[in-house]
Amino acid sequence: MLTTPELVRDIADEIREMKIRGAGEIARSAVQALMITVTSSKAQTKDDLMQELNTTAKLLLGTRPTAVSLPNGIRYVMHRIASESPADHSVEALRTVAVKSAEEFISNSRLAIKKIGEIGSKRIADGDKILTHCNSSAAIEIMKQAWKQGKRFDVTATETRPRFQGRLTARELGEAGIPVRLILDDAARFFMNKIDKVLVGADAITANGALVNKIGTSLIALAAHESRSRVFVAAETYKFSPETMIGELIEIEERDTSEVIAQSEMGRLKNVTVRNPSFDVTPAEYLDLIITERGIIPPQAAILMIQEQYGSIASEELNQYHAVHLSEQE
Ligand code: RUB
Repeated sequence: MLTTPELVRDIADEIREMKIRGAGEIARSAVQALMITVTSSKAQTKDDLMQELNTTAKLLLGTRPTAVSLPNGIRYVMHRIASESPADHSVEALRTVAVKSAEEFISNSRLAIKKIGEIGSKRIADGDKILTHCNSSAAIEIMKQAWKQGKRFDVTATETRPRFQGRLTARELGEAGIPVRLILDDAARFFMNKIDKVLVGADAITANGALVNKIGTSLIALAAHESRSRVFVAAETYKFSPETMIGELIEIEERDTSEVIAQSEMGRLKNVTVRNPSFDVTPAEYLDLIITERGIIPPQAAILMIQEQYGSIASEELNQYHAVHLSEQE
């Protein structure tokens, strides 16, 4: 009887409850969970170990559906196990490959954020007025590096209802010495005509260059478009969705309505339903550029980035992986 290690279940719960959040951190934690599965496994055969890894993968894939960094992180490890651990290798060899590739993903992902900071900070100018939404480690890294380089600018941070991730952003930037103005989400258009650059992170980039990010991002991008303010997206390459290349849509997570209104208050309302989508989609034409660790690209080049990264993965394998994802959602 296979049991999932308690630590792995804790990670899955923390992702679901948003104690672990932000697409990059979600991916790193998921990959960490694969590593824990491997290191704590008592499996004597490769089949048993693979079964344990698949169980962990399914558990994690069922936590939050929108951030494609999560399936991409898992795919990174599973793909390397498949390609670097041939049938005649021992279970120990499989363990070594799994741990090595998990460590590699985690450290590459941290390096990617630093690199995005380096590249993106060149696009921040002295005197800029920047607006950011939600709490993106990649976007924050750009601002922090630009500040360290001596550029002086200020940041308007939306509070990001209903979970107020904007307060985290305001605190982190403020602690780095950057002047921050915290505003209501609804005030974004009010301030937009004074904003030079909107800078946000990504949960997913689709094959047609659309951005999936925290709910409200698309309204902000629309207001920016109207004011001719630039919209920059900071996204590691593992935020690009290969599934969208084979026709899939990104699933938008809908969270509990209690995040919007208390159940007790809801009970007093007649004929009212509540919706709480956690992310939205901003089409490519509202984005100026995407800053990745491999350079800056126009959103329309997203397909090339996906082909370059996943071209080597046969679509058969992509489909198989998707099947795992789907069976978990059923
Ligand atoms: C977080 C969010 C962030 C992206 C990018 O949403 O929308 O903008 O995940 O973050 P949530 P990062 O709080 O619901 O997870 O750059 O840190 O990966």
